[in-house]
Amino acid sequence: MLPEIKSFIGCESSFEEAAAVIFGAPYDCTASYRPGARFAPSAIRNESYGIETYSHYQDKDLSDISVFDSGDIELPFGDPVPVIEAIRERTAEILAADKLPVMLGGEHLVTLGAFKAVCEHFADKYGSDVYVIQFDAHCDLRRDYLGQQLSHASVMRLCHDIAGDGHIYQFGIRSGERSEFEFAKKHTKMYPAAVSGVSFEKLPEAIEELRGKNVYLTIDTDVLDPAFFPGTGTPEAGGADFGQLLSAIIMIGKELNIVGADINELSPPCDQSGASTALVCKLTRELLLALL
Ligand SMILES: [Mn+2]
Repeated sequence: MLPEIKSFIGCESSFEEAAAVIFGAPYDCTASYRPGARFAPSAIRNESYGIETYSHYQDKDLSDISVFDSGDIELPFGDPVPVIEAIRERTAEILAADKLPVMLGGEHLVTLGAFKAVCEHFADKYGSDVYVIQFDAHCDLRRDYLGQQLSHASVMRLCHDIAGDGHIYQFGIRSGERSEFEFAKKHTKMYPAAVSGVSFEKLPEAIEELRGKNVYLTIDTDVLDPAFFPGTGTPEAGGADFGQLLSAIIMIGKELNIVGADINELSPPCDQSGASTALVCKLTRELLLALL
């Protein structure tokens, strides 16, 4: 007999053998509307047993790749400073072992800790820049939110502080203050949603620009339309459908050098049917298969 230790389905490799390491960052203390993302990593693991390990889209199985699930980081509640530091440390440990870190949030602020680690790792080791591809409904470019600089609503602004101008590619954006869209015009590459909806038709152009570079991929699942994905803290109408996001992620995984990735903002308490959690399980499988 063995004790029950739940990992994401098909991610039973040892740390030593793994090419990628997933971990949960169960934090949602800066959520401004509906909290609950702290429950996402464990819900994703539990519900992952409802999906197959095989993807016919990519003709790959999770058993063809080696992924280690290192569980959730133990995070303090409230103050985001030690939380970001704990996430940075876990990510740095994975990178130091030459493995790909894949984080399950948590609210979007968790990205800052992982992105810091990735930038430090590549600056120290190779002296090179890291770029970001962000899928999101929201700009996340505020300087602060209600006086709080470390916020899910300012996470991409904080990443911009580290990465610099022209290093953040934003897709699916359809919500923010006027000043955030003005900031984006000068400092990021933003591909906002049209009145008719989200399209990722400019993604191949972005991929050409980013080819051969180190790219961090952050997927805020509220990029999806609430019709397909109601289980999130800040739903925003006019979003992408699952097929659009999946095609984009498979293309990115195939074409680009992804050095770290995360999926964030699922909120299980907002997911009464369980369909949004099931969607994230499938997205996680497809992301891992596309990256490895
Ligand atoms: Mn976001």
